[in-house]
Amino acid sequence: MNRLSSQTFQQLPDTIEKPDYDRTNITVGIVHLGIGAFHRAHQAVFTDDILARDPSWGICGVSLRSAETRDALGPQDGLYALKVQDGQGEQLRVIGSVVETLVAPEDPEAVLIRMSDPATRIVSLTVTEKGYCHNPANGTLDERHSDIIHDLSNPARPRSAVGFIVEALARRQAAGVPAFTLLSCDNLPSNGHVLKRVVNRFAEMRDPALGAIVAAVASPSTMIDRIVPATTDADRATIAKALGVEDAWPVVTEPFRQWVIEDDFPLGRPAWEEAGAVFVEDVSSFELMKLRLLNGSHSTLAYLGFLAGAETVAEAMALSGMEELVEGLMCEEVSPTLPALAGFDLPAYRRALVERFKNPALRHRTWQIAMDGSQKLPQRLLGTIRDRIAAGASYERLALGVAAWMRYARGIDEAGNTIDVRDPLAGRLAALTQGLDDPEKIVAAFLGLTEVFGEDLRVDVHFRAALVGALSRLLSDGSAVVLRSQRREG
Ligand code: CS2
Repeated sequence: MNRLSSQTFQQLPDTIEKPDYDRTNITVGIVHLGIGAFHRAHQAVFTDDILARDPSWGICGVSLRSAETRDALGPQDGLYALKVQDGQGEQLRVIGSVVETLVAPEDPEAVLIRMSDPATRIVSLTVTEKGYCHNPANGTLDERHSDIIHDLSNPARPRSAVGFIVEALARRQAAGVPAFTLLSCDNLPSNGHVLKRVVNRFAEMRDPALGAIVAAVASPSTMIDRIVPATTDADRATIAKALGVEDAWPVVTEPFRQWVIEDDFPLGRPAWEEAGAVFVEDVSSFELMKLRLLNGSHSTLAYLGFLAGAETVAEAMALSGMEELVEGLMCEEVSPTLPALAGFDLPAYRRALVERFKNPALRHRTWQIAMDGSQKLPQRLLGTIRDRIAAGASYERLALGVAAWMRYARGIDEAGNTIDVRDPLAGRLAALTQGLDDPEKIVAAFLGLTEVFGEDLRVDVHFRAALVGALSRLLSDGSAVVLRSQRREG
């Protein structure tokens, strides 16, 4: 079978949407760090929508770790298929906005040259929470992080996103090229501020004069939303069949997509609003809503669902008591902590989330969402718990989510099998609880992770008691039974 490429894509069936612009005219305006499935199903699609009107915003996608994406997309001239599906049907489209792919560990200089090019006006990121090398509890740079230590002594051959950004800004400054706009697209609260804080601190540590320059760089915050499971071999096979050519790296996603962005781009930006993005002055209320409702529910259902044997989110939602748990969590515990958003229909948003989680066409693995819990919990569940504590309100379901993470992160499932726990703190998580069976001791050991829980939650006796209660039930009865107890009477 032929491969998807500039040569073959024009012959694809008419039912498949294709780039409506001449790709040979597209030039790079955006360098994107972390070219994973999420970026290719979200920002790259919004960008694909506007390239016909403005060809100067092509994307150079950079992998900070593996060569997988470049190896797959290189022979395809950057083209890949996007499959959008839900219970009603599916649609295929070929995306052409990624016009170059680079692999940072292979050739960091090529990445720095591209980032320093005056034509590059935006550097965007989806490097996941851990890619910020920050302390998740307070968003400051983790100065003891091995990549940060490495990048401080090897500024011209960085490993971290932070190291690349600061070196590229230094080079632009030296060459009299104005700074690009930084655009974090990760699930962090005030992601633009977090990025700016870590980048500033790193620049200051390199050289105080550089710190002052970096302090002036624009870094708008964004709220990004689209559910994008990891692509499987089965996806590749069905997509190849529909395309009539092979695509080594397609992405599969849901119909829903949302992007809310603060409008602060000194060197200009694509007209993403023409593709449905919304530009606002302050994104924080949208971010809080999305992180606490969507991602908070996602993590909770992923840990409980995984422990109860559900492989996917849709399967987890079908467990007896899960829908009640998610609805109760969102309506009773999370929503009262959210600022009012004028004209926004919160109940409709919550209902839509439940339907999105139930999307039967997506195989979104609970294990995928369970990853990196130590980096995700602070903004997904712990901030909400803090607000509930301050308001003197209950937070039972939120505590159940945190306890389920602890149960999961111990690394042994309910049948006694080892769980492949992926987390930057995985080694410590396992060591902390090794040989412990007593819920009180397990909770105390986890709460000692102040970079996750902060000092305030570590010493909160009610919080501790809520966790011990929930973890005891999970350990003695199992997740399925605990979930069933969430069912409404009558
Ligand atoms: C998920 C998110 O993997 C996860 O932790 O909660 O990736 C989620 O699917 C997206 O934020 C949806 O916008």
